[in-house]
Amino acid sequence: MLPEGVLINGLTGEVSPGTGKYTKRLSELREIFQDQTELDRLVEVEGDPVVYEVIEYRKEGSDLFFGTTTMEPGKVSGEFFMTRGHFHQRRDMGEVYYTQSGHGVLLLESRKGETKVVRMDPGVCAFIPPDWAHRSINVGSEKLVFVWVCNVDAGHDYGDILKHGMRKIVVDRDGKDTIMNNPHY
Ligand code: PAN
Ligand code: ZN
Repeated sequence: MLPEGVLINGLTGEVSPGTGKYTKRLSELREIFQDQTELDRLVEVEGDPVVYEVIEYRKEGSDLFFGTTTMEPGKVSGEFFMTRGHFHQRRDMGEVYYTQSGHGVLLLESRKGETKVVRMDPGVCAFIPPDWAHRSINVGSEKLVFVWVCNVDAGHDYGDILKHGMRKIVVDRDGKDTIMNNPHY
């Protein structure tokens, strides 16, 4: 294993060289939005838009890996585009999110049910403690690009968030991003 400099484009999320990527489209994120009828309509009329793309840089045998998440701007009935959100499988492993461009909200929830919000603005490096669920939400009108750094063993546990959602939702109220209680929690 040799050291390497990896070029990250803070406006597009491109990682050179990247070692893997995936894309999430609206139709794959149905369960996480409040208004699924409107989501189905958007998928139909807008041709299933991309909500986010994840590109990673990973080297076999390393304890750390990193990458970018690039989120498109958009809303479903006023609820901003967001990631699935997850706890890590390893409860002793946190993460770092370093925002490069755009504007977002990082919604965090501890196992005990405490909620925290960290604004994702360029230059903000968010510390995600171990065992706090995290979901990023693009509240701006441009792409939200952030770099994440994590332990390769952390793993993703999507189950709880998929089942109950998170306690808070982030919606556009009169042109302002607003944190509200999730009526379905
Ligand atoms: C990030 C996230 C990425 C996509 O790399 O996995 O932003 O979000 P979801 O995985 O919730 O869909 C991370 O937190 N990794 O641990
Ligand atoms: Zn994570």
